Amino acid sequence: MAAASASSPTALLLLLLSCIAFLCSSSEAYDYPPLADGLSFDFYDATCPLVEHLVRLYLEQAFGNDTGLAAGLLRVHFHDCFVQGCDGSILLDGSAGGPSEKDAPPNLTLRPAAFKAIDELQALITAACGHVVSCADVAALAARDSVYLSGGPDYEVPLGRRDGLSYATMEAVLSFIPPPTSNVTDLIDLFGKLDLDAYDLVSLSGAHTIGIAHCASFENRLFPAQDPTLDQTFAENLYLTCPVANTSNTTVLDVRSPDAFDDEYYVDLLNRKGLFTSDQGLYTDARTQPTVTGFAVDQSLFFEKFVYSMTKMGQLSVLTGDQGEIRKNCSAINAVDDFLWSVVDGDGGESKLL
Ligand code: HEM
Ligand SMILES: *[C@@H]1O[C@H](CO)[C@@H](O)[C@H](O)[C@H]1NC(C)=O
Ligand SMILES: *[C@@H]1O[C@H](CO)[C@@H](O)[C@H](O)[C@H]1NC(C)=O
Ligand SMILES: *[C@@H]1O[C@H](CO)[C@@H](O)[C@H](O)[C@H]1NC(C)=O
Ligand SMILES: *[C@@H]1O[C@H](CO)[C@@H](O)[C@H](O)[C@H]1NC(C)=O
Ligand SMILES: *[C@@H]1O[C@H](CO)[C@@H](O)[C@H](O)[C@H]1NC(C)=O
Ligand SMILES: CC(=O)N[C@H]1CO[C@H](CO)[C@@H](O)[C@@H]1O
Repeated sequence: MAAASASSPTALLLLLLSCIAFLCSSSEAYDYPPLADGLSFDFYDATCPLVEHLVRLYLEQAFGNDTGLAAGLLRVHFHDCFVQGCDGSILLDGSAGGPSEKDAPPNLTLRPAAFKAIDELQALITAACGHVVSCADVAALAARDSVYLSGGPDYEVPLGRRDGLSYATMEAVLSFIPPPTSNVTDLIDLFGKLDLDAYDLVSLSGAHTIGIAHCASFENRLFPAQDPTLDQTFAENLYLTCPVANTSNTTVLDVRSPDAFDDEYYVDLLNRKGLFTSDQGLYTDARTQPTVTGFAVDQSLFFEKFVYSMTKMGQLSVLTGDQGEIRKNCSAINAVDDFLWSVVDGDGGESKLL
């Protein structure tokens, strides 16, 4: 039957084209958790088919200028999702009404360049497709490309998130973004509140394979006394970077390969060279140690599990359908007339829902 239909030249050509499309698709087949209602991998196929290309092309150039931007964007998506769901609320600038999510203490070290890149991407996308792609989706795509362009897995991102209409309170930020001084019990409890398990905790912490931290984030391991779980040579180097408490110096999160998305972060942990208490604890604690060891010896296992856990994280309390809005300017909630326009104009989200 298949052979018979493939015998016409047109069918052969189609077959050939679909094989090429299959071979050319760079995403490997990963396992994904169930998709949240209202999200799909092909959400913008009709309304903005080029969106993923636009994001990738822009970031390829931007990372050439600023390698650290990849880490900045990956962390923004994490902070967005952990506080009040992946609704783009992290992207909002403070208003006269009160301090925004960006202004809460854990956000003080989010990179302004990452917010700027998301705003620029949204402007490019709007110019190409109109007002159809949410800022929360732009942030999720930018996080994926940050991983991929740093050497990590290329994976599919479920799309169709809507942007939130309110800031998270400072209190919400403080209770959902864990401090780097957390022990594994604290972390398992916090992740558990978001239906993420200890396995997700270990795989998502692998994001610390890229990026930097300020001395303040790990000074608890140096002052007043050296943390005995620190490798001695590693500790000596940290004291060179942070000779006294309260400097504004920074160091890399993964000493073995600071800019590459790989499994060397877990090798660091085996060597007692994890930077934060929250990192090193994953190896010290018997509940998470086997997973750390497993990832340290098998990068493809890490990539596979990272993709699964990132997809779970990327779907936390998403707004879909006609909830929220499609923000025009990722830094600001739409003005009332913009909001009416987006309702009247319609978009992928509403047509899917109806
Ligand atoms: C497990 C709990 C986590 C804790 C306690 C934690 C804590 C931190 C802290 C304190 C910093 C450094 C801030 C600074 O001093 O500048 C940091 C950086 C970073 N975090 Fe996490 N984080 C956690 C989980 C995650 C997750 C789940 C992701 C992403 C999936 C992530 C991605 C990053 C990245 C990429 C950086 C580097 C940012 C940059 O270079 O600008 N982290 N994290
Ligand atoms: C790259 O850097 C150049 C010079 O610093 C700047 O003019 C340009 O806007 C930057 N491009 C991006 C995409 O950030
Ligand atoms: C973990 O840290 C919390 C404080 O954040 C502390 O109350 C608890 O005793 C610690 N648990 C362990 C097992 O060290
Ligand atoms: C760190 O900061 C201190 C004081 O701010 C400075 O003297 C020192 O040279 C810095 N060290 C590094 C490695 O940047
Ligand atoms: C760091 O500075 C703050 C105030 O600027 C001070 O309260 C704190 O004690 C200092 N920490 C250390 C370890 O010196
Ligand atoms: C986007 O909103 C922010 C915050 O209100 C504002 O500062 C910025 O100028 C706006 N950008 C554009 C292009 O309108
Ligand atoms: C990137 C960003 O917006 N950071 C903000 C974090 O909070 C501080 C203090 O409120 C602001 O000054 C920063 O602009």
